[in-house]
Amino acid sequence: MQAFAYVPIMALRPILIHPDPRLKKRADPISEVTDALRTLADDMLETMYDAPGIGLAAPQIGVSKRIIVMDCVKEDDIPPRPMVLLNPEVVWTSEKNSTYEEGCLSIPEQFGDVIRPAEAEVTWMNLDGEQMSEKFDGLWATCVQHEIDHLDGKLFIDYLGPLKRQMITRKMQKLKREKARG
Ligand code: K1U
Ligand code: ZN
Repeated sequence: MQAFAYVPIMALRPILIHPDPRLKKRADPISEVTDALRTLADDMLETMYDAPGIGLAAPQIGVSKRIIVMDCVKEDDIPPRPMVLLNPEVVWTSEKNSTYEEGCLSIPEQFGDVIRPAEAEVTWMNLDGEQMSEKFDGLWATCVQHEIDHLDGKLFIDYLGPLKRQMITRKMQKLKREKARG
């Protein structure tokens, strides 16, 4: 009998648009690394790069699991750094804050200033089941906190004032109506 090598077939997954109840739910922890989880991670990275984005959390593709991917390398002369974080947790944050005009693939073309800790130490499990830890700063710190918020059902617009949040939500409802009409 002929043996076939396992070749992962990656797939783009549709990204949910706010408002959607699946984006407001706390995601479930991951208990074991399976081939299905590796495929999910590959799909998430492909979907993130295709969007394009610098991060993506599983709830954004309708999967209620605590997995995020990110790659905040923007420079052409630096190699990409695709990261997959399972059960990520912020274990320390700096007192110093930084403000970044954030966007979100689930809230297309809308931006708002969000103040977050400038540095964050995060622990997580990698796809080999190893426990990892890293202190992030700059855009990486902003992005990892934004993505972990997604796992807790929180969006960057939750940090904005009620009027701006409502205006963005109404724009997204209109966008979804137009998309549904085709
Ligand atoms: O989680 C997401 O929706 C992805 C989001 C991550 C993020 C952006 C900005 C601040 C914090 C977290 C995005 O990737 S939005 C797209 C984006 O920022 C970008 C796209 C292409 C090049 C550079 C940035
Ligand atoms: Zn987002």
